Amino acid sequence: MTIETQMRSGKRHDPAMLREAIVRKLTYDVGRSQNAASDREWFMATARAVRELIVDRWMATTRSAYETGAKQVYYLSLEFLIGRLLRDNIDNLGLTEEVSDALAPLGVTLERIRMAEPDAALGNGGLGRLAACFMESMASLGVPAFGYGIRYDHGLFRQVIANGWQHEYPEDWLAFGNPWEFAKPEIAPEIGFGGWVEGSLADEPCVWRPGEMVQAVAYDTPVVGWRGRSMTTLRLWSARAPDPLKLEAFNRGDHVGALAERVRMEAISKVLYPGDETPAGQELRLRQQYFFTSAALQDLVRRHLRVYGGLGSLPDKVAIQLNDTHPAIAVAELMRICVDLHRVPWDEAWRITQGSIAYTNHTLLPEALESWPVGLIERLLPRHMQIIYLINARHLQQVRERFPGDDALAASVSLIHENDERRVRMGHLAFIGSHCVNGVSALHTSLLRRTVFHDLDRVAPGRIVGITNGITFRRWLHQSNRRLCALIESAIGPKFRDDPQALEQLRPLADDAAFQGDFAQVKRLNKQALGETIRAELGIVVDPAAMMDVQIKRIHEYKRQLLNLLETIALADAIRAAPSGGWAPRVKVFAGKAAASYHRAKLIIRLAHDIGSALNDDPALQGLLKVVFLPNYNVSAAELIVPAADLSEQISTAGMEASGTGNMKLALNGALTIGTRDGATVEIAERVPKDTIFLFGLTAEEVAERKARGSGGWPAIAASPRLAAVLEALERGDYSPDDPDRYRDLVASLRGPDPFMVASDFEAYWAAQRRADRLWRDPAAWTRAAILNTANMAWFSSDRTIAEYATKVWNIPVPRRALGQAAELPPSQESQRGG
Ligand code: 26W
Repeated sequence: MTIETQMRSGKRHDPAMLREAIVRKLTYDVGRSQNAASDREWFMATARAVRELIVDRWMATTRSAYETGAKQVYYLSLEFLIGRLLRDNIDNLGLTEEVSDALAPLGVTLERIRMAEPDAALGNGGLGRLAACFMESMASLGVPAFGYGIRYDHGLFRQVIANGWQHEYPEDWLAFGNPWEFAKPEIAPEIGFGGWVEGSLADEPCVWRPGEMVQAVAYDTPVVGWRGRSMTTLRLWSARAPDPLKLEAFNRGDHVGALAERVRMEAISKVLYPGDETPAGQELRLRQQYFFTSAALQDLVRRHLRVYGGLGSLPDKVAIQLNDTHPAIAVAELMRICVDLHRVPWDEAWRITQGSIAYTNHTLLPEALESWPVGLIERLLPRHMQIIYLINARHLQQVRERFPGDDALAASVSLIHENDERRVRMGHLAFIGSHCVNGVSALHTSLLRRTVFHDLDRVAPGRIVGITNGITFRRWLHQSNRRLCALIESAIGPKFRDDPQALEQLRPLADDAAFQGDFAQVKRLNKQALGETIRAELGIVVDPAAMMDVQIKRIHEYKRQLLNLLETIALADAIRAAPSGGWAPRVKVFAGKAAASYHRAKLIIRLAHDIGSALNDDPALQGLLKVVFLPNYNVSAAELIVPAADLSEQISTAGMEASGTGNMKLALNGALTIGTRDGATVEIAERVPKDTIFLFGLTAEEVAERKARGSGGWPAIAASPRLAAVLEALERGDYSPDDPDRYRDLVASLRGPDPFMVASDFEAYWAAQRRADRLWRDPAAWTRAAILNTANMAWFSSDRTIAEYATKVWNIPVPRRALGQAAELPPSQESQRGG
């Protein structure tokens, strides 16, 4: 029996066979002998052996989608924040024990080689990680899907802290090769840029003669679903110059010139833009967007035509989901493909485009709403600019017919923002070109309707729907918190691994003293593990009995790490003043990256370090307060921190965090939330008992009112001696003796406009923290609350989210497994369930 047939039969593998496969890979693929191999080389060999076990099933699921005529989902995203894949893949294949056993006699441990895998950090934060969770959930549910993105040579920068300041270093995840991917050099659609258009300006077919052509080369990574039943494909495109050497120029002696063009073309897939919530505003970014969007659409159209012969059936067989506006140019590109390349009449092309495309919005922040100068699009994508004008003309004509005389409405829903510099609003383009637009939490969706898309919602009522984000429990519970899963399984059996709803059976156990003890012990061990990393990386010793109070996410003013830091100073002051004041011993853990050009965010990182230096050695605070900043936050760091957290900081200014997904990961792992009524935290609060979450602060409506009134931060500061003292200390330079002015401007902005309501929310936050202290002093009550958080998070599984996309947006049958009816079926029946 081969290892593949053994796997299909569902029987336990023979570790000897697996071992042989790994050693074979080590010898013949990696070119290493056993006694000389490094952890990384063992990782490569193991990954290659595991990949071999994936291929048959991967091809079978892809094939079965064609055979059954199932609708295909295409998820277009400029970011996929995947992290490591070894544990994900072997766990979903059910091979973890087998791989461990196979490696053991070789003197190799799974844990060690697991750490040798670099994180695939092809994303900035929440949006990219969501895309990765979705790929895994679609695989698990048997939704036939492709993810399309860019295979960046360099992912998100590596963060190094020197003297408290963030420095960015290039990340190099491909340095030693990527054992999971399959290069497909034959799949290399050509992407044009620049040039001119031949033909009339009307909605007739035109010929675009691009000035330059770049090839997009496909690299495929299989994404393994839970229990290995089905898989999806992540197809990432890499840019290649069609004539890499420009041999003629080279032979003429222009060696540098001949290579320059190649360098410029291949720059497209060189590096991920590290901007988070701030538009990069660079030509290269638009090139990236068009590059991968065009490659994706050409690829899916080719595939569709091969099977169905014509484009008229595209909306029935294909769902194209735009992850934010980054691929919004897809609207114009699909129109171009239909009208220019396949001679589809304009109106029919529009039906096809709108029927196939849907768009997810991930942010309300005005500075993050993309728009591109008309001149730039005209130069880079002349035909697309014409098409956008044509779409806009028809769109505005309809608006004027339905709302005669309402010029303000027409101006506000126009695809073109008419100002000193005319710009194309990519959100509007995505909205108009989609049959469905969704927000990512209930609050975010209602704010979308009320604010950025208010007028478009009038023009196209019903198009906006809400689908609250989710997380894959396989990665964020099963793999990252094995101890907790073992405990849960011993208490309620293994069903929760297939059906997260089963976690609700933990509810009665929340009051069970024995279970509480076990739950607390799991948390303590997880905290010890985190504590070891903190000690190894920072030389700071933390007490595993202290409350792990964590805020882990991109550093941004609206996420308000500053609020947390100000409270930290106030807490230190209060502890010194009243050492036996009933304080909960705390370790405040911060982790996150600041955009390289975001000075205020970098200053906040510096402040966290300044506070740590001032407090961590203070004898008055020993055993009560520590502040740590863990550098280079990424998916793997999250997998270590999340299971160890007691308190989850979700304290964004209400109305500004579209959803958040870290909030879900932390609550699922038994952390209690201290948070504002923002994003999906609102929905977490709806699902856990009131006394197990610490809500505080202004609501989104109150924030809007205050902003309108414009009173700024000073009244709140005047009313809070505690806060006033903190701000004065910062202004005096107490926390920056080497540069007393360092925080002057920062404090001035709190006294002044305070756009993020840090001062206004301070006292409410302080009070919520003291409520947390009180609960902490009753360990049984705290653990009960933690258990009830875990027990009530099932709804936040990304399987539920995907099931909602399936019904509300994609019009595909709800995969049965999403409904928690996952029954083990033999593989033969499985593959017929394609979707
Ligand atoms: C143009 C530059 C740029 C880059 C990224 C603008 C905006 C973004 C994103 C929208 C940032 C992002 O990651 N948004 C997050 O998406 C998550 C998944 O839906 C949500 O959970 C977060 O609340 C949201 O901030």
